[in-house]
Amino acid sequence: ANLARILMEGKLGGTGRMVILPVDQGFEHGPARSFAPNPAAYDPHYHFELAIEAGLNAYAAPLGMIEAGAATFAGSIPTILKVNSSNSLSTTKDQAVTATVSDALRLGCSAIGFTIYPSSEYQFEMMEELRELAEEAKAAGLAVVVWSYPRGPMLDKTGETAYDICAYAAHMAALLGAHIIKVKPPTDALSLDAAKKVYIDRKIDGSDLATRIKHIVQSCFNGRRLVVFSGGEAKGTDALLAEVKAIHAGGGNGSIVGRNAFQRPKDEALKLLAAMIEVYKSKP
Ligand code: FBP
Repeated sequence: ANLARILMEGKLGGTGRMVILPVDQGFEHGPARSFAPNPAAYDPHYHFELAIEAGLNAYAAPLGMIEAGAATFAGSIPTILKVNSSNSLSTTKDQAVTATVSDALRLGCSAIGFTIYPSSEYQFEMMEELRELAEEAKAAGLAVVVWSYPRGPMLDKTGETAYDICAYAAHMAALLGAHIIKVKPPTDALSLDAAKKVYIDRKIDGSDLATRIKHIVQSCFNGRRLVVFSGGEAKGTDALLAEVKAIHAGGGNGSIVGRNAFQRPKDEALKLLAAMIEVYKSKP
Protein backbone atom coordinates (compact mmCIF):
# COMPACT_ATOMS: atom_id res chain seq x y z
CA ALA A 1 0.00 0.00 0.00
CA ASN A 2 2.84 2.40 0.74
CA LEU A 3 4.48 1.70 -2.60
CA ALA A 4 1.10 2.27 -4.26
CA ARG A 5 0.81 5.58 -2.38
CA ILE A 6 4.04 6.77 -3.98
CA LEU A 7 2.93 5.56 -7.41
CA MET A 8 -0.56 7.08 -7.13
CA GLU A 9 0.51 10.49 -5.76
CA GLY A 10 0.88 13.75 -7.67
CA LYS A 11 0.58 14.63 -11.31
CA LEU A 12 2.09 11.34 -12.47
CA GLY A 13 -0.14 9.29 -10.16
CA GLY A 14 -1.22 6.05 -11.80
CA THR A 15 1.13 6.28 -14.80
CA GLY A 16 3.87 4.03 -13.41
CA ARG A 17 6.23 6.99 -13.79
CA MET A 18 7.57 9.08 -10.91
CA VAL A 19 9.37 12.27 -10.08
CA ILE A 20 10.80 12.42 -6.55
CA LEU A 21 12.60 15.27 -4.75
CA PRO A 22 15.63 14.06 -2.69
CA VAL A 23 17.17 16.52 -0.26
CA ASP A 24 20.03 14.85 1.58
CA GLN A 25 22.73 16.93 -0.10
CA GLY A 26 23.15 19.08 3.06
CA PHE A 27 24.43 15.90 4.74
CA GLU A 28 26.32 14.50 1.76
CA HIS A 29 27.92 17.68 0.38
CA GLY A 30 27.47 20.35 3.09
CA PRO A 31 24.95 23.15 3.59
CA ALA A 32 26.56 25.97 1.60
CA ARG A 33 27.44 23.79 -1.40
CA SER A 34 23.86 22.60 -1.43
CA PHE A 35 21.77 25.59 -0.46
CA ALA A 36 23.76 28.81 -1.03
CA PRO A 37 22.70 28.98 -4.72
CA ASN A 38 19.08 29.40 -3.48
CA PRO A 39 19.15 30.36 0.24
CA ALA A 40 15.40 29.70 0.66
CA ALA A 41 16.40 26.03 0.46
CA TYR A 42 18.09 26.14 3.88
CA ASP A 43 14.54 25.87 5.28
CA PRO A 44 13.26 22.26 5.39
CA HIS A 45 9.68 23.52 4.83
CA TYR A 46 10.79 24.88 1.45
CA HIS A 47 11.35 21.37 0.11
CA PHE A 48 8.03 20.00 1.32
CA GLU A 49 6.30 22.98 -0.33
CA LEU A 50 8.28 22.58 -3.54
CA ALA A 51 7.46 18.88 -3.83
CA ILE A 52 3.78 19.43 -2.98
CA GLU A 53 3.30 22.42 -5.32
CA ALA A 54 5.06 20.62 -8.16
CA GLY A 55 2.77 17.60 -7.72
CA LEU A 56 5.63 15.15 -7.21
CA ASN A 57 5.26 11.53 -6.13
CA ALA A 58 7.38 11.76 -2.99
CA TYR A 59 9.93 13.71 -0.98
CA ALA A 60 13.04 11.94 0.39
CA ALA A 61 15.25 13.33 3.17
CA PRO A 62 17.23 12.47 6.33
CA LEU A 63 15.62 12.40 9.77
CA GLY A 64 16.06 16.06 10.78
CA MET A 65 14.59 17.41 7.53
CA ILE A 66 11.50 15.19 7.76
CA GLU A 67 11.05 15.90 11.48
CA ALA A 68 11.23 19.65 10.87
CA GLY A 69 8.27 19.49 8.48
CA ALA A 70 6.32 16.48 9.69
CA ALA A 71 3.82 18.36 11.88
CA THR A 72 3.03 20.96 9.21
CA PHE A 73 2.93 18.72 6.15
CA ALA A 74 1.66 15.43 7.63
CA GLY A 75 -0.23 13.47 5.01
CA SER A 76 0.39 16.04 2.24
CA ILE A 77 2.95 14.02 0.29
CA PRO A 78 4.51 10.55 0.68
CA THR A 79 7.89 10.78 2.39
CA ILE A 80 10.94 8.55 2.13
CA LEU A 81 13.13 8.60 5.24
CA LYS A 82 16.79 8.39 4.23
CA VAL A 83 18.14 6.10 6.94
CA ASN A 84 21.85 6.30 6.16
CA SER A 85 24.11 9.15 5.15
CA SER A 86 27.66 9.98 4.20
CA ASN A 87 29.36 13.34 4.54
CA SER A 88 32.10 15.28 2.80
CA LEU A 89 34.30 15.51 5.92
CA SER A 90 35.02 11.80 5.65
CA THR A 91 37.62 10.09 3.48
CA THR A 92 35.97 6.66 3.61
CA LYS A 93 33.38 5.48 1.08
CA ASP A 94 30.89 4.52 3.73
CA GLN A 95 27.56 5.65 5.17
CA ALA A 96 26.42 5.84 8.80
CA VAL A 97 22.98 4.55 9.76
CA THR A 98 21.28 7.77 10.86
CA ALA A 99 17.63 6.78 11.38
CA THR A 100 15.49 3.74 12.07
CA VAL A 101 12.37 2.02 10.81
CA SER A 102 10.57 3.16 13.96
CA ASP A 103 11.48 6.78 13.07
CA ALA A 104 9.94 6.20 9.64
CA LEU A 105 6.74 4.84 11.22
CA ARG A 106 6.58 7.64 13.82
CA LEU A 107 6.87 10.21 11.02
CA GLY A 108 4.27 8.53 8.79
CA CYS A 109 6.76 7.82 5.99
CA SER A 110 5.90 5.55 3.08
CA ALA A 111 9.40 4.15 2.63
CA ILE A 112 12.93 4.02 3.91
CA GLY A 113 15.81 5.06 1.64
CA PHE A 114 19.26 3.48 1.92
CA THR A 115 22.52 4.01 -0.01
CA ILE A 116 24.93 1.24 -0.89
CA TYR A 117 28.31 1.84 -2.53
CA PRO A 118 29.03 -1.39 -4.47
CA SER A 119 32.83 -1.66 -4.85
CA SER A 120 33.71 0.25 -1.67
CA GLU A 121 35.74 -1.43 1.10
CA TYR A 122 32.57 -1.21 3.21
CA GLN A 123 30.13 -2.58 0.65
CA PHE A 124 29.40 -5.83 2.47
CA GLU A 125 28.67 -4.09 5.78
CA MET A 126 26.34 -1.68 3.94
CA MET A 127 24.53 -4.57 2.24
CA GLU A 128 24.13 -6.35 5.56
CA GLU A 129 22.78 -3.20 7.22
CA LEU A 130 20.32 -2.87 4.35
CA ARG A 131 19.25 -6.48 4.73
CA GLU A 132 18.32 -5.90 8.37
CA LEU A 133 16.58 -2.57 7.83
CA ALA A 134 14.71 -3.77 4.73
CA GLU A 135 13.41 -6.82 6.58
CA GLU A 136 12.16 -4.59 9.40
CA ALA A 137 10.69 -2.01 7.01
CA LYS A 138 8.84 -4.62 4.95
CA ALA A 139 7.46 -6.27 8.09
CA ALA A 140 6.00 -2.87 8.99
CA GLY A 141 4.57 -2.36 5.48
CA LEU A 142 7.09 0.24 4.33
CA ALA A 143 8.60 0.31 0.85
CA VAL A 144 12.38 0.14 0.37
CA VAL A 145 14.23 2.55 -1.91
CA VAL A 146 17.91 1.85 -2.60
CA TRP A 147 20.41 4.41 -3.88
CA SER A 148 22.96 2.11 -5.57
CA TYR A 149 26.09 4.11 -6.32
CA PRO A 150 29.22 2.16 -7.38
CA ARG A 151 32.19 3.79 -5.68
CA GLY A 152 35.54 2.71 -4.27
CA PRO A 153 39.26 2.25 -4.90
CA MET A 154 38.78 0.14 -8.06
CA LEU A 155 36.68 2.76 -9.83
CA ASP A 156 37.55 6.23 -11.08
CA LYS A 157 34.83 8.83 -11.72
CA THR A 158 34.04 7.43 -15.18
CA GLY A 159 33.79 3.91 -13.76
CA GLU A 160 31.20 5.00 -11.18
CA THR A 161 28.59 5.66 -13.88
CA ALA A 162 29.80 3.27 -16.65
CA TYR A 163 26.64 1.48 -17.78
CA ASP A 164 27.96 -2.04 -17.25
CA ILE A 165 28.98 -1.19 -13.68
CA CYS A 166 25.77 0.79 -13.11
CA ALA A 167 23.63 -2.13 -14.34
CA TYR A 168 25.51 -4.48 -12.00
CA ALA A 169 24.88 -2.13 -9.04
CA ALA A 170 21.19 -1.77 -9.97
CA HIS A 171 20.85 -5.56 -10.24
CA MET A 172 22.39 -6.05 -6.79
CA ALA A 173 19.92 -3.53 -5.35
CA ALA A 174 17.07 -5.54 -6.90
CA LEU A 175 18.55 -8.73 -5.42
CA LEU A 176 18.73 -7.05 -2.04
CA GLY A 177 14.96 -6.62 -2.23
CA ALA A 178 14.59 -2.96 -3.22
CA HIS A 179 11.18 -1.89 -4.52
CA ILE A 180 12.60 1.28 -6.09
CA ILE A 181 16.19 1.45 -7.30
CA LYS A 182 17.96 4.73 -7.76
CA VAL A 183 21.06 5.03 -9.94
CA LYS A 184 22.89 7.79 -11.78
CA PRO A 185 22.28 8.18 -15.52
CA PRO A 186 24.62 5.59 -17.11
CA THR A 187 27.55 6.70 -19.23
CA ASP A 188 29.89 4.77 -21.58
CA ALA A 189 31.13 1.31 -20.63
CA LEU A 190 34.43 0.95 -18.80
CA SER A 191 37.46 1.34 -21.03
CA LEU A 192 39.13 -2.00 -21.69
CA ASP A 193 42.13 -1.10 -19.54
CA ALA A 194 39.97 -0.14 -16.61
CA ALA A 195 37.72 -3.14 -17.17
CA LYS A 196 40.72 -5.51 -16.98
CA LYS A 197 41.46 -4.20 -13.51
CA VAL A 198 37.88 -4.05 -12.30
CA TYR A 199 35.41 -6.39 -13.88
CA ILE A 200 34.68 -7.51 -17.40
CA ASP A 201 31.08 -7.92 -18.45
CA ARG A 202 29.81 -9.21 -21.73
CA LYS A 203 29.59 -5.99 -23.70
CA ILE A 204 26.10 -5.12 -24.84
CA ASP A 205 24.95 -2.17 -26.88
CA GLY A 206 25.23 1.11 -25.03
CA SER A 207 25.57 3.51 -27.89
CA ASP A 208 23.13 6.12 -26.59
CA LEU A 209 21.56 7.03 -23.27
CA ALA A 210 18.14 5.47 -24.01
CA THR A 211 19.83 2.14 -24.90
CA ARG A 212 21.92 2.26 -21.74
CA ILE A 213 18.79 3.02 -19.67
CA LYS A 214 17.11 0.00 -21.27
CA HIS A 215 19.96 -2.20 -20.07
CA ILE A 216 19.59 -0.86 -16.52
CA VAL A 217 15.83 -1.53 -16.63
CA GLN A 218 16.51 -5.10 -17.85
CA SER A 219 18.95 -5.55 -14.99
CA CYS A 220 16.18 -4.56 -12.55
CA PHE A 221 14.31 -7.79 -13.29
CA ASN A 222 13.22 -6.70 -16.75
CA GLY A 223 10.99 -3.95 -15.41
CA ARG A 224 9.56 -5.88 -12.44
CA ARG A 225 11.32 -3.44 -10.13
CA LEU A 226 11.06 0.34 -10.43
CA VAL A 227 14.17 2.24 -11.43
CA VAL A 228 14.66 6.01 -11.19
CA PHE A 229 17.61 8.15 -12.22
CA SER A 230 19.24 11.01 -10.33
CA GLY A 231 19.85 14.46 -11.71
CA GLY A 232 23.43 15.20 -10.60
CA GLU A 233 25.05 18.62 -10.42
CA ALA A 234 23.03 21.62 -11.56
CA LYS A 235 22.87 21.81 -15.35
CA GLY A 236 20.81 23.66 -17.95
CA THR A 237 17.12 22.94 -18.48
CA ASP A 238 17.65 21.64 -22.03
CA ALA A 239 20.36 19.20 -20.95
CA LEU A 240 18.24 17.88 -18.10
CA LEU A 241 15.13 17.49 -20.25
CA ALA A 242 17.13 15.68 -22.94
CA GLU A 243 18.25 13.24 -20.23
CA VAL A 244 14.67 12.82 -19.01
CA LYS A 245 13.47 12.07 -22.57
CA ALA A 246 16.12 9.37 -22.90
CA ILE A 247 15.17 7.87 -19.52
CA HIS A 248 11.54 7.76 -20.66
CA ALA A 249 12.44 6.32 -24.08
CA GLY A 250 14.58 3.63 -22.43
CA GLY A 251 11.72 2.53 -20.14
CA GLY A 252 13.02 4.06 -16.89
CA ASN A 253 10.36 4.78 -14.27
CA GLY A 254 11.33 8.35 -13.63
CA SER A 255 13.65 10.84 -12.02
CA ILE A 256 14.81 11.65 -8.53
CA VAL A 257 16.20 15.12 -8.91
CA GLY A 258 17.53 17.30 -6.11
CA ARG A 259 20.08 19.98 -6.94
CA ASN A 260 18.62 20.72 -10.35
CA ALA A 261 15.33 21.50 -8.62
CA PHE A 262 16.14 23.22 -5.32
CA GLN A 263 19.22 25.18 -6.44
CA ARG A 264 17.15 27.34 -8.81
CA PRO A 265 14.52 29.89 -7.74
CA LYS A 266 11.21 28.24 -6.91
CA ASP A 267 9.28 29.52 -9.95
CA GLU A 268 11.98 28.17 -12.27
CA ALA A 269 12.11 24.87 -10.39
CA LEU A 270 8.33 24.51 -10.72
CA LYS A 271 8.57 25.13 -14.47
CA LEU A 272 11.34 22.56 -14.86
CA LEU A 273 9.51 19.93 -12.80
CA ALA A 274 6.31 20.56 -14.80
CA ALA A 275 8.23 20.06 -18.05
CA MET A 276 9.74 16.82 -16.72
CA ILE A 277 6.28 15.58 -15.72
CA GLU A 278 4.99 16.37 -19.22
CA VAL A 279 7.76 14.24 -20.72
CA TYR A 280 6.86 11.30 -18.48
CA LYS A 281 3.16 11.72 -19.32
CA SER A 282 3.84 11.62 -23.07
CA LYS A 283 3.98 8.46 -25.17
CA PRO A 284 7.62 7.23 -25.07
P1 FBP B 1 20.92 15.12 -7.13
O1 FBP B 1 19.74 15.12 -8.08
O2 FBP B 1 21.12 16.44 -6.48
O3 FBP B 1 22.14 14.58 -7.82
O4 FBP B 1 20.52 14.14 -5.95
C1 FBP B 1 20.66 12.78 -6.07
C2 FBP B 1 21.54 12.24 -4.98
O5 FBP B 1 21.48 10.83 -4.95
C3 FBP B 1 21.22 12.74 -3.59
O6 FBP B 1 20.19 12.02 -2.98
C4 FBP B 1 22.54 12.62 -2.91
O7 FBP B 1 22.74 13.54 -1.92
C5 FBP B 1 23.50 12.89 -4.00
O8 FBP B 1 22.89 12.58 -5.22
C6 FBP B 1 24.74 12.08 -3.80
O9 FBP B 1 25.58 12.25 -4.87
P2 FBP B 1 27.12 11.89 -4.70
O10 FBP B 1 27.17 10.70 -3.83
O11 FBP B 1 27.59 11.64 -6.08
O12 FBP B 1 27.76 13.07 -4.08
